[in-house]
Amino acid sequence: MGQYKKLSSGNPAINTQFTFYPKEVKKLSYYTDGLKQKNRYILSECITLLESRNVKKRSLSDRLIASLSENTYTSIRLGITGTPGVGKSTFIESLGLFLIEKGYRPAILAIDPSSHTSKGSILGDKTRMEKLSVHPDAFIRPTPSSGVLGGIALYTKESILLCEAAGFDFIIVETIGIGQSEVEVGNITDINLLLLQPGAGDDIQGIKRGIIESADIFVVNKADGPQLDLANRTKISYHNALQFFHHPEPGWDTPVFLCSSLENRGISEVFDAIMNYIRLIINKGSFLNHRKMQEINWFEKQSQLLIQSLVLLNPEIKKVYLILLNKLKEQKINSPLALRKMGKALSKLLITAS
Ligand SMILES: Nc1nc2c(ncn2[C@@H]2O[C@H](COP(=O)(O)OP(=O)(O)OP(=O)(O)O)[C@@H](O)[C@H]2O)c(=O)[nH]1
Ligand SMILES: [Mg+2]
Repeated sequence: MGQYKKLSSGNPAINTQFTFYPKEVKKLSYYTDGLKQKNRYILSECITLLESRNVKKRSLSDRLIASLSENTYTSIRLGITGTPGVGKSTFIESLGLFLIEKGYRPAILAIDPSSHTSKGSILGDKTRMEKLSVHPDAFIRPTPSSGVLGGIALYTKESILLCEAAGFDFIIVETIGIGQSEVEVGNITDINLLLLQPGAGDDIQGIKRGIIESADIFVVNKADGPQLDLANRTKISYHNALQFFHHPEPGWDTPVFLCSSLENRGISEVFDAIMNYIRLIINKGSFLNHRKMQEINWFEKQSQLLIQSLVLLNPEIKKVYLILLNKLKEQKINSPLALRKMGKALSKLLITAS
């Protein structure tokens, strides 16, 4: 690191190793060395590189991804979901600081489908995660949500790998809901936690099966002040609803906790539950199996998206597709016939290409 000039010190929010480099100078080794040295700023640059559409940078990011070693399985990947405003970022601030005390290096990837249109929530996150965002052992980054093929899911998966390469061992993925992105966040994490608002669900009838199945741990946040009683009742409702549900992992009874992220209460119980779950799945062998299946599922889904997008880039195919779509709108054709015509056009393209 001797080559980087130290510009200033004292303020942890300032990159003391920042040196201006003309765009073309950076080589693959700049990024790979930075990751090895656990440099958070270079990690951030690596994630920015993923977004680039510049041909040279795309090729550099391909080489960067290729340089990452095989999965080391030394990290924990935790998904945190919940409706907007339930307190996800505030909860992550408390949990993140707790993790650091335990010796972990947490990386937070906040998926915000709206972040490419409004930068507001990113700013919000910095204030909600005030201490964590300047802590040298933490890394916080909104996941890019626009750009090349694959979108959010593609970037998140690649960003997780980059964070792990930079020595972050507790990856937290914050998202406002399951099923928001092309590939559900549940498919890229080892364990998922759903934050609930006091009063959410109200009674057992109001609690949908989809919600129950979406998480391994439930946490009723904002259990403080005047909302404490309501939070307690919500906890009981969820606890009761969960009695009728068998978690897919044998031996795991999905717990419900109360917590106040703002007052920093209930965090250690949630941490213990996370670790109990991870231990359980490691001991049963399902941790590795789960990740293996995720790799396969992810590749399959992303490949389909990739094929779909690339095929539609072909002007002939796009033309046929749009003509058929129009005919359908004007009710001049039925959908099975349209599909057969599409199939013919595609076969023609693929046969000509081979
Ligand atoms: N009383 C109370 N308020 C809380 C608690 N946790 C968060 N809040 C408040 O709830 C509001 C939303 O908090 P955030 O952490 O931004 O919620 P979020 O789920 O990340 O929101 P989005 O990222 O916009 O989806 C803020 O005003 C917080 O101060 C808590 O434990 N108790
Ligand atoms: Mg947030």
